[in-house]
Amino acid sequence: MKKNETERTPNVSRRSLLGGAATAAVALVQNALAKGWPAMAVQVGISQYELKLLDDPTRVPGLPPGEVGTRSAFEKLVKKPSDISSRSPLQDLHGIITPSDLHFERHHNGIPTVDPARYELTIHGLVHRPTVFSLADLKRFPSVSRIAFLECSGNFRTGKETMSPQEIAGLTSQSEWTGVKLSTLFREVGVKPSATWFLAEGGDAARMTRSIPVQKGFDDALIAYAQNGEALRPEQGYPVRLFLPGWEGNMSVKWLRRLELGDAPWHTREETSKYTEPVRAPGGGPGKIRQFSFEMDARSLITYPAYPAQVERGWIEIRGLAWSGRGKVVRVEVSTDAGRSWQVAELQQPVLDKAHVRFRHLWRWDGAETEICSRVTDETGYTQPTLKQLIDARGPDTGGYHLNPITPWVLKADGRVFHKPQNWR
Ligand SMILES: Nc1nc2c(c(=O)[nH]1)N[C@H]1C(S)=C(S)[C@@H](COP(=O)(O)O)O[C@H]1N2
Ligand SMILES: [Mo]
Repeated sequence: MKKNETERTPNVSRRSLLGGAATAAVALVQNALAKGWPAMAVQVGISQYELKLLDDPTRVPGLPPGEVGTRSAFEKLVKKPSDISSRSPLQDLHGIITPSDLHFERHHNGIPTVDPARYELTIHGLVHRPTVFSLADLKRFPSVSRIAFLECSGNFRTGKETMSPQEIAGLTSQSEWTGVKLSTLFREVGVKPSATWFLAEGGDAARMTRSIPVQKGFDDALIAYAQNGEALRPEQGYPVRLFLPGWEGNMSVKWLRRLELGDAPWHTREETSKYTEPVRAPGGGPGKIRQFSFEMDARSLITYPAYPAQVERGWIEIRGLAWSGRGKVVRVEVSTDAGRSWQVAELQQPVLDKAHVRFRHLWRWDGAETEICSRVTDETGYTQPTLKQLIDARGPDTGGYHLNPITPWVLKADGRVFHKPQNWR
């Protein structure tokens, strides 16, 4: 071997690669091949024939097991972060569970590092027994798991044709959340009958605080410490977050450190100047501000075919997600003629309460340009509106929160798919 080659790849020699004993070296080359670097193998003097052998996974031993699993190097899944948020790549995902490392993120002042050994949750105010719980204390209570979505109420963007599901609506994700029911803790501390609201406070630099009706705490609120079978990710609130199924993401306070029981809402920044929506007064006249709009309205979105996919004429399985913060999805309809006619799509089991549901609709595309879209109806009878219906109801200044419009895709004759920008401001 020439000297300069040894310098470039100090741990790999032609001999160790082809000798068969050096599994690690083989693994290295396999990895290199997976990443599309056959040049590296060539560098250490492997012939095209030998390279072909190494490229055949039935001719060389595979990689040994690792400490943790890895995603295939061929799968490029990214959340495309900005400074304040990152979005789930909905167009690349299957089924209903979002892989934890692809859960969307929204941080108002960064991700704090919280030491689980020093973690404390204080519950005080209108309670008989004010209590400080450690993480170990919380884990001693009966634990429950449920699959539910989490969606930011600011989850709608539009404006240009080249927008993917991720860019339009990637601020929603779904996990199996595990923790202790808040109702269990409420009974433990003895919430007084006079308590009607509680304040949840985060232990991050934003010190996020929200007022929440006590009733939600007794209904289905969860003090979550796990996500998809492991401890919460730091991005999702490690070690403990509040999780309010079906309600706007902002209220599911991460890095939760304090709950205070009271008899009125606190009117924090996050429920006055933010997370409120101007609405037009009925019959015109001066508008009002809608405050405490907790529930996420039912929504659906076709995730395939969608930008940037390109399809061929013939049979296409239209796929997407539908969900409602008010309960179960009962029906998803798909239109392949710009909303003139609608067909009922198939719902994939399980159809869970306040959860993303996958829908499918088999369709034969004749190759002519058209528009496809979906609309959902939930168990309260609510049907997903168009953006025009939303604006007509709320007025043009409705802001960016709680927008769940039907989202059409334009299918061009060449098979390319584009978002249909919905200009409304
Ligand atoms: N403490 C704290 N909790 C928080 C936030 C925050 O910045 N700090 N962001 C909120 C917002 S706006 C949303 S949409 C969700 C996002 O949760 P995720 O990052 O786990 O997806 O957390 C909420 N809880
Ligand atoms: Mo949010």
